Amino acid sequence: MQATAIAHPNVALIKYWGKRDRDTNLPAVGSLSLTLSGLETRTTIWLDKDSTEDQLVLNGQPDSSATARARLCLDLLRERAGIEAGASVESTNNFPTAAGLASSASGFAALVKAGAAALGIDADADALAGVARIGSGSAPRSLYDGIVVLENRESDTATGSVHCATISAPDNWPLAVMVVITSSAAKEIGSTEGMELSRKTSPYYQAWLDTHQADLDAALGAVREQDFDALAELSERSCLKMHAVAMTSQTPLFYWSAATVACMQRVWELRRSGVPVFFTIDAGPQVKAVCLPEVATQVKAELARVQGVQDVIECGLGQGAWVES
Ligand code: 2P0
Repeated sequence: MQATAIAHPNVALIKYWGKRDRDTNLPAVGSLSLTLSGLETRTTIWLDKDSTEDQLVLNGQPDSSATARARLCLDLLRERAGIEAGASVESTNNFPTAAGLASSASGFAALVKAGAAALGIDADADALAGVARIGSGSAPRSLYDGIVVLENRESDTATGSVHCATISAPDNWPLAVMVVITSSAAKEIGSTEGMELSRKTSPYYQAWLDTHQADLDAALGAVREQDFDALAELSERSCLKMHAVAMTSQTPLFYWSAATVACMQRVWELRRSGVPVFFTIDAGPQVKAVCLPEVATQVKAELARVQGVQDVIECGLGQGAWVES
């Protein structure tokens, strides 16, 4: 009745931004992501059959909003196992939480993996992806290794299966990812709220939906061909489109700092000079620079020198969430 699981966060190259509706947490678009080694969430769950309460402690602090989302996932797992028991959940991240580093993705991937193990359910990633998605739309991706696609199908339902899969294993096409920290403060408006604001108010939201699948299909082709330049163009384009939608929401969601922009410019300078690197940015001021492993040391040093950069964490492609034995 106790288990520990570990999950890496992931970074999307073709972004998820927007839900079909908030209650089901079904994404309005598919996405393509990298599961990142080097950063991790570690979650332990203890079950108590004499209790009906769930409690989640994140980085040493009780977290009521994460507890409410966790309960939705745990309820589904308890129903599958036919076991009623309250859960005490303790989760820690070895990286800044809620600062645009996909802590909710690794958090919910680790939660469902640990929860299933504690309840004695023998469940692989495919069996858990739908449960993780209820906690966080990007969480299914952290259940899978390497380069991952999360499809958006019209037929998807709230509690139905999720179409998520590894399309390239970590050693099939190794990529390095520099996570450039420009601020470790938690963001003021979380992704869930931000996406809803964009859906309701950005004049560019419909254009984002209309043009998204073509980007995803082209990026899948670029991964298949291991065409770095094509993946670079498509990833930066998806990132800038997502931020254009966010910035034109009412009120504006402007996630970048001066250091974010300086890093983007440095990445472009490097690429113009022949270095295989591109950037992506999530709902926060950090920049992720994706490059081929042979230029990782150079890219890391160049970005560490940019004014306002606090730290650069070197990651590779990692495995999907696993249970600690
Ligand atoms: C992504 N993000 O594709 C995009 C890019 C943030 C920016 O997926 O509301 O924390 O819990 O489903 O999973 C963040 O979304 O949002 C995210 P919810 P989640 O990585």
